[in-house]
Amino acid sequence: MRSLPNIIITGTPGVGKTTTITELLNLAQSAEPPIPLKHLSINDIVKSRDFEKEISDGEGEGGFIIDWHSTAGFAVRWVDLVLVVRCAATDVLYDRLSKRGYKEEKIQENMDAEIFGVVLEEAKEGWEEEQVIELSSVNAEDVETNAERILSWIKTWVLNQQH
Ligand code: DAT
Repeated sequence: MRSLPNIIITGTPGVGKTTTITELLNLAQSAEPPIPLKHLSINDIVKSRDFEKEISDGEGEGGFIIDWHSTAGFAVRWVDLVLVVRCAATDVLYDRLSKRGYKEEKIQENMDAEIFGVVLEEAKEGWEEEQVIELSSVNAEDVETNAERILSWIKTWVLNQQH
C-alpha cells in the first residue's frame, strides 16, 4: 500500500496544470510535517524515459503528481485521484495558447477539446466517478484555492489509510 496517493493533474494544454502543481508542491513543502510530493512532468520525461517504469517503481511510496494532458496509458490501479483542470473562459484560454506561440489551427483544436470536455470524458471512462474531480482554473485566485483543496485531499487520503 502506498503511503501517499498518486494523482494525475490533467486537462487541455494551457488550462493551468503545471501552474497548479507548482503551487501545490510549494504548499506541501511548507506543510508541517512537509509532504514529499514529486512532480512528474510527462512532457519532460516521455522522450527520454519509460514513464510507466517511473511510476510503477515508485508505487510503494506514492506521492507522484503526474502532469499530462491525457489519462490514456496510465494503469487505473496506479492512480488514486484524477483532477481535470478546466478553463471555461475560452477567451482566457485562447490568450494563453496564443502566448505560447501555438498556430491558429492548434489553438482551435485545443479550444474544441476543452469546450467538449474531451479529457474529462476520457478520465471518467477509466476511473470511478468519485476519483475524477473537475477544478476550474481561470484566475490567479483559482490556482491557490485548487492547490489548497488538493493538499487537503492528500491529507485526508493519508488519514483514511491509517484507519
Ligand atoms: P498547462 O500545464 O495546463 O499547459 P500552464 O500551467 O503552463 O498550463 O499555464 C499556461 C499559462 O497560463 C501560464 O502562463 C500560466 C497561466 N495560467 C494558468 N492557470 C492560470 C490561472 N488560473 N490564472 C491565471 N493564469 C493562469
